[in-house]
Amino acid sequence: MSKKPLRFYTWRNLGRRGSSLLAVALLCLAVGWANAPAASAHDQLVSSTPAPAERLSVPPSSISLKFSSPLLKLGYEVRVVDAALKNWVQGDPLLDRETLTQPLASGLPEGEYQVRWRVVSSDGHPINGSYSLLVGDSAQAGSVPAPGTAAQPETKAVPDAATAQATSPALPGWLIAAGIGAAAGLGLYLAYLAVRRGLRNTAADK
Ligand SMILES: [Cu+2]
Repeated sequence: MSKKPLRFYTWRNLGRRGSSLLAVALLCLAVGWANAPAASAHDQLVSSTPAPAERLSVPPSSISLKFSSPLLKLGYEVRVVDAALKNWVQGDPLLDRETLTQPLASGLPEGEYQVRWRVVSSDGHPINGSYSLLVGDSAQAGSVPAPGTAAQPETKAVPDAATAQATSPALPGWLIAAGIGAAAGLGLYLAYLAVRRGLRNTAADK
C-alpha cells in the first residue's frame, strides 16, 4: 500500500505532449467562450406596433419595432409596402437602442401592407423579417407577395454600406478573441518551456 504521488498532475511532470495538450485545451476553451455568446445572442423582434396581422380602422402613422437587445447602428431599414410593392415610409427610421421607429406617409389607403425590416443584431449579424397588417374593414390578407418572391424592384432592402459593414464586424470579434486565446495558450506553453529549461539548468549546475 504505497502512497503513489500524483505525478502526472504536477506541473513539472506534464512533459512535452502534456503541455501541448494543455495549450490546445486552453485555446479551445478561449475560442469556445468567445463563440458561445455570438452563437446564442442573435437578436429577435419581440414586439411591434401595430402588431402582426392587426387590422386597423385608422391608418398607422408609424411602425415601431422592438428587439431583444440594442441594435447596432450599422444599418437598418423598414419598408412598408402595399400589394403593388409601393413603399409607404416617409423619412428615416429612428433607432433608439432596441426600438426602431419608422414614420409613414399620411393617409394610407385601405388594403394590406407588409412591414419588411432589416437590422443588424447586437452580435453583428444582419437579421430581417416581415409581417402583414391590414388597414380598413375591407382589406384582404394575402395580396402582398412574400418578400423575396418573384422579380421585385426593391431587392436592395438595406443600404449597401450596412450589408457590407454588417457582415464584417461579426468576424473581428471572435477572431480577436481567438487570437487572444491562441496567444494566451502559446504564452503559457512558452512560459512552461522556459520554466522547465530553467529547472533543468539549475539541476545541471548542481
Ligand atoms: Cu447572431
